[in-house]
This record gives sequence, structure tokens and C-alpha cells, in this order.
Amino acid sequence: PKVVFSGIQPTGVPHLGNYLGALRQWADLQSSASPSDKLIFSIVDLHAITQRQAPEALRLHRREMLAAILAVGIDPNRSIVFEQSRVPQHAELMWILSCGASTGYLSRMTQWKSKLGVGEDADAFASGNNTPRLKLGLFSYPVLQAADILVHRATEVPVGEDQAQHLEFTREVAGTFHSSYGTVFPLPKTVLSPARRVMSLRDPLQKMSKSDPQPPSRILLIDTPEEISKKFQKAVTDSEEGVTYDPRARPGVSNLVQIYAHMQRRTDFHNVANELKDCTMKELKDKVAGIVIEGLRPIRDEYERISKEGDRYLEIVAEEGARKARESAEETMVLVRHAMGLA
Ligand code: AQP
Repeated sequence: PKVVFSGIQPTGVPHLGNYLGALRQWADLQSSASPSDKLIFSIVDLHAITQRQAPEALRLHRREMLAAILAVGIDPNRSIVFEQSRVPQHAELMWILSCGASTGYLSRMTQWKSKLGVGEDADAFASGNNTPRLKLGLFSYPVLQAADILVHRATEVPVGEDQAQHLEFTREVAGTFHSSYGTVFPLPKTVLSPARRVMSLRDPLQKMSKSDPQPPSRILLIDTPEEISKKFQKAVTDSEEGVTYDPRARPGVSNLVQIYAHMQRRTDFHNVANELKDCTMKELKDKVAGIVIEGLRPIRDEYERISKEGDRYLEIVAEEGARKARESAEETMVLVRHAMGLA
């Protein structure tokens, strides 16, 4: 049987990129799973705090993320849905794995560089006077992610393209553990969603992101139809006539074509662009907005219904999920501690 694990950070209401790149895939995997498969989805709050979060905002975002996960169709009676900080085995395994994790490998990862905005200057950055800005938690983030996956002995990890590097690292860390203490973990497979990278509506060279300071850069799963239309109308495109698919030359238009295609579960972007070839930019934006509004409508309705049930309901779901996740993680930790000679 498969064990599917994936996580999402409670750093804001999820956006269209999170949905097409991750959440919709989670729901699909849940529908196609056989009864013996285990599905585990985590709200990774310990990852979120690698960037400072205001406590009230984090509390709110945890709740909103849980409601959003349920709203996209994850059934807490079928899948384990839980908050990472309620399952201490994740942090315990992280410590153990960090004892065998290479700092050289971590220093080559791109995520901490992009979070600090240091890009290509990273080496100079890490060895220079700016090092105090690089915190240990952000640097070792991939080790915690490896622990998240391995502690449930996951076999498949559905993620967007930005996470593929961390999955490589996870397999590396598991291999190091195995050569020291014997085999405990399956090596998890990366399952890339067809929507690998949905781009920002304001800067189509950047991925759509929860923490982008510009709200019009992203479509939230709970945006109203008016908000969705407005954001698409303002989307950055170009001044060429007609619609073609060419992500290099026309990143803005191509991103809209991709979104339009993914909403219909299509990936033949050139054909889709061809079907739209005579549209003006305004017509293209209207069409994309229309399909996104219709596609997100049931999610938004369900989100509202869940929000009306109140915090008490979400708390019960979170507690029950955490109980099941602790059970799953503890089964692995018994093997890990035993293999290492720990109590
Ligand atoms: N733009 C995207 N296109 C496709 N997939 C995406 N994912 C994120 N952005 C896109 C996928 O969503 C899952 C959860 O992501 P995360 O919450 O762990 O954090 P992230 O990747 O850093 O996403 P954000 O929205 O950019 O959050 P912030 O701004 O807080 O860092 C992952 O599977 C990811 O691949």
C-alpha cells in the first residue's frame, strides 16, 4: 500500500498556485486511493516560523488553512489532516537526521537564498558580514521537511516543482541514516503535479506566492468573483496581438493560458493557446477569470459553510488528526530509536 504525505505552510489563505500545484492533487489522490493506502496531509506550522510570524496571525492562518484543506475536499475521516506542532515526533526525528545531514548540501539549496533575497550572491553572503540574517532554522528547513516525510514512512510526496530539490535531499538523508543504522525508511517518490509552477499575476517571472507583498499577484481560493475578475484584469501581459503559448517570450500570456488549461485539467498548452488565438488581452483575461470563478465557486461555498460551523468544529478535526498522526509517527520512532540504541 501507498503512504502519501504532503504539507502546506499556514502563512496565509492558499492561492491558485497552491491549489493547482498541491491541494487539488491531494484531493485527486484521495479519490483514487485504494482502501489500504494511507494519506497524510500536514499544516506545517513549524516550517512557517522559520520566518517570524505574529502569534495572532499564525493562529488565524492555521485555522484558515485547515478550513481550506477541508473545503477542497480532503475528508478527515479518510485522510489524516493535522498540524505539525501537535506531533512532537517530527521535531525529534529532525534532530536525529540533522546529526547526519551535510551543511554543504544545505548551503546549495535555493529556498533559503530566495527567502533572504540573496540569489546568486549566496556564497559571498554566507561567508560575509550578513551571516547573522541567516538563521539556523531557515537553513535547516529541508531537514525538518525530510523528517516530516520519513517519520510517516511516506512512499509518495505530491508537491510543486519548487519542492523537488528538498525531496532529493530527503532521499539523501534517508540513505545516510540507512548506512549508519540499517534500513527503516522507504525512499519517497516525488509526484509532481501537472501544474508545476503557477506564476504571479504581477510578475510572471516569479511564482505565485502567499507571502508576496502584492495581494493582486495571487488569486485566493476564497476571493469573490469580483476580486478574481479585477486581479485578472490587472494581470501583467504584453502588447503583442493575439494569444500564443511561449513562456520565454510571453511569460504573462503563457501563464494565463496555463491557468486556463489547468482549470480544465488540460496540459496541451499550445492547442489551448491556438483555440484562444484571436482573443484580445481583455477577452483572454475575461475567459480565464470566468473559468477560475466557476472552478473555485464550490470551494469558496464550502469554505464559508465550514467557517460558519465555528472554531470548535475545526479544533475537533485538528485534535483527532493529531492523534492519528502521533500514532503513525510513533510507530516509526520506535524503529528509529531501537536501530540507534536510544531509549
Ligand atoms: N506558484 C505555485 N505553483 C505551483 N505550486 C505551488 N506551490 C506553492 N506555490 C506554487 C506548492 O504548494 C505547496 C505548499 O506550499 P508551501 O505552503 O509549503 O509553501 P511555498 O511553496 O513556499 O508556497 P508559497 O505560497 O510561496 O508560500 P510562502 O509565500 O509562505 O513561501 C507545495 O507543494 C508547493 O510546491
